[in-house]
Amino acid sequence: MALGFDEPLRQNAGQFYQGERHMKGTVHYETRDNIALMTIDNPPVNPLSSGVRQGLNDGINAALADDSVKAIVLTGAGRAFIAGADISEFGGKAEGPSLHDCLNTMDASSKPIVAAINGTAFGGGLEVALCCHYRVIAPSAPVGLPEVKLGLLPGAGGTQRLPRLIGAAKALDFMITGDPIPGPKAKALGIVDEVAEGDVVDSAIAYAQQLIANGSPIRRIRDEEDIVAADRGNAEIFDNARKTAARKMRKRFAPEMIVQCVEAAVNLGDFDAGIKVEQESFAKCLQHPQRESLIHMFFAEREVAKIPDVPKDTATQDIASAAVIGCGTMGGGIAMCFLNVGIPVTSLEMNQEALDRGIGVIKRNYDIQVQRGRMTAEQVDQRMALLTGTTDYADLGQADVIVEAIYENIDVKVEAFQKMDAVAKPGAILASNTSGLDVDKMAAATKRPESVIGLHFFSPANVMRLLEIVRGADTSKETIATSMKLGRTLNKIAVLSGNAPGFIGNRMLGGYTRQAGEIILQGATPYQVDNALLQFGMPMGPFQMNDLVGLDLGWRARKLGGMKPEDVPITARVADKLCEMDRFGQKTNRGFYIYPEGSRAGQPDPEVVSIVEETSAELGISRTEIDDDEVLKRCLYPLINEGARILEDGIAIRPCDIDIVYINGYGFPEVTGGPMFWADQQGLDNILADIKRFGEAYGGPNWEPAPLLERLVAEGKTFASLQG
Ligand code: 3H9
Repeated sequence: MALGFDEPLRQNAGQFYQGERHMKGTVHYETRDNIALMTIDNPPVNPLSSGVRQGLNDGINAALADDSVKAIVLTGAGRAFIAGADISEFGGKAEGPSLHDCLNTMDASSKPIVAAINGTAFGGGLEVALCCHYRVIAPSAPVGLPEVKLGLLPGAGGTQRLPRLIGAAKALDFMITGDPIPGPKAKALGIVDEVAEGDVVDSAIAYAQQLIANGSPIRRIRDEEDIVAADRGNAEIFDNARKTAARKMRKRFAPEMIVQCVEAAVNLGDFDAGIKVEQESFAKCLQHPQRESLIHMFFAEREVAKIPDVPKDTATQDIASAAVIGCGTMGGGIAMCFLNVGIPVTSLEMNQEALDRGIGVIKRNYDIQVQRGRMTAEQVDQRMALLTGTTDYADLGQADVIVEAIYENIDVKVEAFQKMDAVAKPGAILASNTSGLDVDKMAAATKRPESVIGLHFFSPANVMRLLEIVRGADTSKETIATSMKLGRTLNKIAVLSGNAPGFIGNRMLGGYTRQAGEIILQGATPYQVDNALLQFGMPMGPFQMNDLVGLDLGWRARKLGGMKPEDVPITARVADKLCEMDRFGQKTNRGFYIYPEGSRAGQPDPEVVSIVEETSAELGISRTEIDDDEVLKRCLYPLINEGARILEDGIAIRPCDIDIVYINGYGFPEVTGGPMFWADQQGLDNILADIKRFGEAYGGPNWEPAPLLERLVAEGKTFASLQG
């Protein structure tokens, strides 16, 4: 029964302010018998924007002022309870009451407040629920404190309330990983009081009625000291948390801040003193550059799904079955991507032996998952049952999508497309996993270029999150929309690229590896270069990467192509010499590094340094000391310069698309926000000046400034300005 309060409060809380003061979001208010029901409404996921905060304050005060109201139930409209603070407000001036004002109002309420957690309760959303006196949850609703993923900590009392509820160790684990848990697990942990059996709002109202009937006391978590008192003096809890942070959140600023806040919760024995520590630490995180970068990544991940000329409502096809041509490392990994989400796959190889080998590797990969406790044997059986092997193209005819993952040679690929075209059913998507070849040439080999697209998975395909989707000149909007959707189904982050050599990622990589090769000839060691990039946050340096991929690949290709030694690029000379000594990298336990038997941790080798020095001498290059700052700039600035050209050529839609590619496909550190975002932070003018300086000193194609970079600098603009 509405009390007639719905409208006035809506005006007060949301619509009125939206008009007058540009506040965002609303809280609906109604009464059902003696219960005030407040429903947060800020589509699509109910973040705590200004209008929501205002509505929360006003609603609670209205309920307190109404003698007929005995308890309050708080829920969310739509699919979320509350997705957390409105992260688009960070870094700007927020209107309306602060979240802390709201929480203080709720905490002080003399009438019990019950959270009816209908859907996602993340970050500030869970913190609001923790400020309620009781919590009822829908079984499907996830709860989490994912602030750490945005470079933040739970700054609305979460670091102080959660340890008081579930103990410091579990609270720390929950906040340092930031991973959500489902409703029933939240109940098992003690975060919520009840899992609703039917409608969550009805259950919460019934719960509230029971509280009233029993005269139950208001339970304020802030007043509960027993659990944190029991943790006091147990230093191991915090040592373990720091170890987890170092392992899972390398180079992140926020985890240590979280640990310190929980230490305060445990050791200070005073809630308000703990809140003060939390607020100071939250402010430090808010000001830290990592926060800005990680929030950029959050929005960028959502932005890349938007393709200006492919509207959201473009029709898509159902992908209920797939075929993969080639069952080697890439093909097998791609098949696993489909199997992992329950899509049946037909795998094609040239002969039975290769097919058996490929399928054997897939099975072994799954068995390793079982050994590591990540899958059950039954799940492996289910996935393997979805896999069919064949050596006959005719067996691919019923697949909704066929992905070729064969040798990276355009003639071989064109032939595969002719065969795919001959057998595929009408409307099937024909995709290439090429990492840089011309998709239009493959499309031209078919009678259906509108159905041809590039689906560039990254190795290992079943692990890496990036999927570069390459549109050809004739690829239809429906094929693009279906492929983008397929990316989401496969739990990948899909980025659309234009069709040009190397697409986005590999085109940019050229300059990075070339510079690394040049720098070692001019004075640095491979170990110095790798170390500088590791310090920057890359998971491995370029020479470690070469060892992992195998130095012999390029060497063999050059030999097979009949390249004369004097024509070998100077940056490949050292690697080729190592190959002549059977040092192919990790696979032979020797490459740029020496790998003790069974270890992937390489050790520097003085012999390699001698080979590098000898090569410099042969080439007449005099060696001088190159500092780490120059190493970094020379490796990273070519990425940015080429990124600018890629934007100018329209190969990437937006700078943030490049950031997503580099972070998810090439290990660029997430805390930088990606190469283009990082470039803005460094100052494009500084980067341009260095590019010109390196051009004068060293010459070469990497140091010709991209016209877009020059224009942005001349206009005093950033890459971000291109996104509007
Ligand atoms: C925090 O709470 C700090 C506090 O501790 C302390 C404060 C003092 N704000 O992801 P989707 C937008 S920090 C603003 O596609 P889904 C999103 O950009 C916060 N906007 O949907 C997108 O916009 P668009 C802690 C937000 O169903 C649209 O909503 N909370 C927010 O796949 C739909 O999003 C988090 O870190 C937000 N908080 O997933 C949770 N959240 O349509 C962050 C979403 O224009 N959010 N938007 O592209 C999520 O994890 C997911 O969005 C969620 C929904 C799981 C909620």
